[in-house]
Amino acid sequence: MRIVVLAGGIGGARFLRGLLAAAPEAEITVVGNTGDDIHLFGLKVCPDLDTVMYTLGGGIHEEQGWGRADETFTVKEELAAYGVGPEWFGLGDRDFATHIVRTQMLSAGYPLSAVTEALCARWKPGVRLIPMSDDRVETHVLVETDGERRAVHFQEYWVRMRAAVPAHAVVPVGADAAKPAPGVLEAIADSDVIVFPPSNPVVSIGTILAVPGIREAVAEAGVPVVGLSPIVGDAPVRGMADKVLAAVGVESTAAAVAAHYGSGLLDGWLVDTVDAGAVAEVEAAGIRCRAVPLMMSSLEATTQMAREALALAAEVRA
Ligand code: FO1
Repeated sequence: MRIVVLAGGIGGARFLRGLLAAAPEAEITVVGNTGDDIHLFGLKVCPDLDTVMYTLGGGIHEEQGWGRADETFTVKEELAAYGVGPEWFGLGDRDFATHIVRTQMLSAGYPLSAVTEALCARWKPGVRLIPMSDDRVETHVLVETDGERRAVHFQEYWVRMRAAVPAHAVVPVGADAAKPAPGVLEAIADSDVIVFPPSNPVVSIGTILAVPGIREAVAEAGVPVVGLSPIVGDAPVRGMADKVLAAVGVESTAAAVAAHYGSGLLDGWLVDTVDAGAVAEVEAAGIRCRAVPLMMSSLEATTQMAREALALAAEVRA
């Protein structure tokens, strides 16, 4: 079975662990969000690609969900001693090595997809990880501070501002001119099932779908497309997805996120058992819906979620 997963950072990466356990024989291609990417200290940082790579490769800081385990921050401290920031973004020493290798390869002319493949040769994530695009796409958020509106980089909104200021729009700058990375459209067209993990529907999966050609390829693949709600009991399982959903005018409910993707894209949708009351509404919108436990509290629980997603895919295919 060939499975394509459109993934953001922590939620996508943790779900993928369960999917690998649920379908050990499957060929899994992960199309990773690069809208969160940021250039710092002359280096290109790809948080979502790295989170997937480190999580599946055994190098992730488990509790935090991003960055490396056993991390130290000497370089960051030394930069701060020179007055060089930003101090609000926590790049650790081990993580720095990844960004140095990536930037060096990009400077030598390799596209991000080739660089990602090279980095994965070390981490062996057990999936094929492809960035959504080799072209630069950067998500910016239109925020309001002191009565004034300005656009800031997604990481500044997310990490420095903790998404605590009003957001009026989310713009994947560069997406309209970006091309899908080599292999993305082919993987989608050759897949047997496409999965939207419980990643952020706006700044993760929404950004991937904003790259011209990807949304169309998913819609036209002719295979089941199933998703898992990142919203449980009207709140995000983790992160601040509710803030960016509000910015694009979508309510923070499992049913509203399904409707946001729409029946033109989604065939099946899993909601948590606490949201069982939403099943009828989602089905009325033309999307097959089941209520199952959706808390990724252990590998076993996550594996069961992945099994449920594949079972729902089989059900909509039949
Ligand atoms: N998240 C934070 O909340 N604070 C940080 O300082 C931070 C640093 C960081 C460095 C590398 C990396 O790969 C991820 C990092 N993240 C950090 C996570 C990241 O900001 C977001 O959670 C994702 O971009 C959203 O998917």
